[in-house]
Amino acid sequence: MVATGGEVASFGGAACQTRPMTRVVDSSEWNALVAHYDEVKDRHLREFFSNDPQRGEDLTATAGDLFLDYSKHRLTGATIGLLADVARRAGVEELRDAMFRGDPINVTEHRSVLHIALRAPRDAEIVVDGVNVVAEVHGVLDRMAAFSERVRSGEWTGHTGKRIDAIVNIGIGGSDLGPRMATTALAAFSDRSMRYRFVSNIDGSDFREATQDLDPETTLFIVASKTFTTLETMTNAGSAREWSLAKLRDDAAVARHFVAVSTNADEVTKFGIDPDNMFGFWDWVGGRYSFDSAIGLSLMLAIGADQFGDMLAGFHAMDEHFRTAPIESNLPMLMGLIGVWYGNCFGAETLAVLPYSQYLAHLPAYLQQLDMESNGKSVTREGEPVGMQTGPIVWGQAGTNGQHAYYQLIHQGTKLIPADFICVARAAQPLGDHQDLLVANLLAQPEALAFGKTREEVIADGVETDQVEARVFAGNHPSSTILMPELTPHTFGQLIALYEHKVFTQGAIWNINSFDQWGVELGKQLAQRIVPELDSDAELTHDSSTNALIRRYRQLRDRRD
Ligand code: G6Q
Repeated sequence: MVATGGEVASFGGAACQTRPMTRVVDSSEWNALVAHYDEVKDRHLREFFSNDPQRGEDLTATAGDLFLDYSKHRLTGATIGLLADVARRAGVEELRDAMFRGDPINVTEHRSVLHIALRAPRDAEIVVDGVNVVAEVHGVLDRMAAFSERVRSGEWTGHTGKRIDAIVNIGIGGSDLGPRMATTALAAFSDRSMRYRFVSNIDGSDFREATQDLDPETTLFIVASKTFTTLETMTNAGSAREWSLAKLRDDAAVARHFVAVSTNADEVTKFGIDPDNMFGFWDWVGGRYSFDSAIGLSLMLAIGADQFGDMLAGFHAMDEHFRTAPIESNLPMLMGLIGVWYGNCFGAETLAVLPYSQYLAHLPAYLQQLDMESNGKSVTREGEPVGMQTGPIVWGQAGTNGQHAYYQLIHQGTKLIPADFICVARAAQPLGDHQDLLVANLLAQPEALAFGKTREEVIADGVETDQVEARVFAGNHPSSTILMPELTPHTFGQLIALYEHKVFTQGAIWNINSFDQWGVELGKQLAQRIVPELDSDAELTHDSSTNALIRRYRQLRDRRD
């Protein structure tokens, strides 16, 4: 059934409750927001701040260890109220509660969405199809902890009895970006006697470069693949087995040097991995939401089970905040709503994520997948055109590097680019005055973006008349600042859950399914038709461009100059 206006639509199967409407854009709450937008769209942040000296204190919110300053956004307290009304009308809270209950809110795959169960405390209970999934989660965590401890202590050795000193995670997409990002983020907490490598690309140079200084006798591969059929991962895993056996020369060595993380026990066994060394997860964990499951085994090997547990507790703390805090002070909801404000009212198309922490260097790439794969959708949960812009293009890199590159376009280009600045107050690696210099840069950027530099200020600097315009900064460029005391497993878990639930909030407002990924599935099939054509003289039946490129590729590949 497709509902319009105030009708009632089912959103997750028979067990689910109902949501008020399918397209919030058709609601009176949305109309009120748009009318308000017309009033505030041309106002400048300079004006907002000079009218209200308290603004920098008031437009803030806290959850656990995370502090959010959203005062440098082109909005007022009234805007937040109107956005919260939109969220209520869209049924964001109801959908959130349905997720926490385990209702099958992934409607196109008929699945629950329960990454929140991955960090639920041991005594919690979430029942899906008669099974308490929290007990299963802790069963796997216990097995991961025991295995990690054996490897870290040196009790688990390679086939020739040597201690493992290199962990190589083979996976792609959700089975790579999360553990890769997290292992870098928490490197200060890792066992430095081992090296951690990640191989994802089917480009053979990825595998070659990751292993060129490793010894098969002391290398442990984790083949991380939910389906265990993904072309890139299975190809890399096959090459890894050959690389290992070329030196170890005994098939039995596979059991000591390969473990698997998957939901597909049959394929894991076929590959030759001992099922005892397989760590499972469930179809209710989406790949991009999975690094706190067994997909994070490489991270647990790096930081140990206790610190992995601290991270899970951080995730859970943010889950509880998201589940219980009122919309107006709910950090993930606020961030989601502010994103809707820019995307759907101002027409902004991107979000820059700018962590001022080298440890968070991979965070933008990770969030790119989390957000763009979740909310890159154009039909509602009922299959209707969504009727408004959905997820943003997410991009960025660790500061201060970007300041010497693309910030120019944010400051003086023609596009509106909302940005998230992420600040870690205490350095994990104190070094002279580096930390204060880092944070001074972080604080200066949102200020300059918001307030700019007027003609008068430029002239007062003594700039020659014909040089003035190029030196004017219009300002009014919005940003959030997220401040955390330090980067620990616990605060890191909070930060990631914050973004997970921000993405959820936006998907709920647009009434799209944030938990399928048919575009990724398409990518997994497309190449299959072309692979055999590259190797043969078979007649090519693609468009003329693709046919010509295939012929040209064959010639270049086979040419021996
Ligand atoms: C994540 C996506 C996608 C997936 C990879 C790897 O949400 O579904 O990035 O994680 O395609 O899939 P496998 O884990 O099945 O190899």
